[in-house]
Amino acid sequence: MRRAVCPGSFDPVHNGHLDIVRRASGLFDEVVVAVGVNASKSRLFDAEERMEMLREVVAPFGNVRVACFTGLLTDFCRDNDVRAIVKGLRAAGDFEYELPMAQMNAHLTDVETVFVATDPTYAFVSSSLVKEVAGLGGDVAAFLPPVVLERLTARLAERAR
Ligand code: COD
Repeated sequence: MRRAVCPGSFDPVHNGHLDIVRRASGLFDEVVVAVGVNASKSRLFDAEERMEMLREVVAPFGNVRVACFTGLLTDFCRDNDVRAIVKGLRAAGDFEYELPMAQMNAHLTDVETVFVATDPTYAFVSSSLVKEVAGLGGDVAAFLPPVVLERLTARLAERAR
């Protein structure tokens, strides 16, 4: 079985992520969307919440499951028999950031990184920008699945109280 991982923080998942997951699901037998848990980073949504949202939005893809990991991504790949890491590339800056990680990951274990060019519709979308714009009252509905938009709106309202 050809199994790939789409790793990320997914705080929260947006349509750019989802487009990469959808395309990866067409290339591999199984795709694991893996939420990286880093206790030293503060997040708007905890790991369980991020996984819940992901499970809802990947449900239509029959061969995608959701997991989380701590520590090295390559350890997760080894433990889960994952042979490929799929990453989306938005622009040259992403490539400069991602290339050394891909090379280090290949050094650490026998795993390939596959870069998928983002759909231009989502090239400027990131979780941090979506949170910032939504927090300041901007409309981010075009970039989020409805269930995520609802939870983001509710979380920002809680935080504003
Ligand atoms: N369009 C297309 N793809 C996108 C878009 C977009 N608009 N936005 C993001 N993506 C893709 C990118 O490929 C990105 O890598 C991925 O989605 C996830 O994005 P984020 O922002 O949710 O997640 P990151 O970049 O914060 O996740 C970083 C990891 C958790 C993957 C990374 O830090 C990691 O592998 N950590 C584990 C520790 C480790 O192994 N360290 C050693 C590395 S060599």
